[in-house]
Amino acid sequence: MKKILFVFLSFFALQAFAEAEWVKGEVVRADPSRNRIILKHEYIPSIKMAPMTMPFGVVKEIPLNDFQKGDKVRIVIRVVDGSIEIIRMEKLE
Ligand SMILES: [Cu+2]
Repeated sequence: MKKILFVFLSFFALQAFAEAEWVKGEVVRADPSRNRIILKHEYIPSIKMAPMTMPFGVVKEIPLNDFQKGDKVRIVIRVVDGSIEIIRMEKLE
């Protein structure tokens, strides 16, 4: 039992330290007051999502006022209870 628990915990530790999956996109509209942004994103391998334009929730630590329509960005997402949320976002030059 202890061994099974160890393997289980190791798996999650590896997940936590795995390199973040960055996905490129372009800002269509930022909505700072609602912590939401509409992005045109490229293919997202981890969730097998085709390229599309869609809204995302954004963690409040990301200053959405810094992002404008047309900005090229890269994002890291996480999936919580089936909804996708941006946890990191950086502008690309
Ligand atoms: Cu999408």
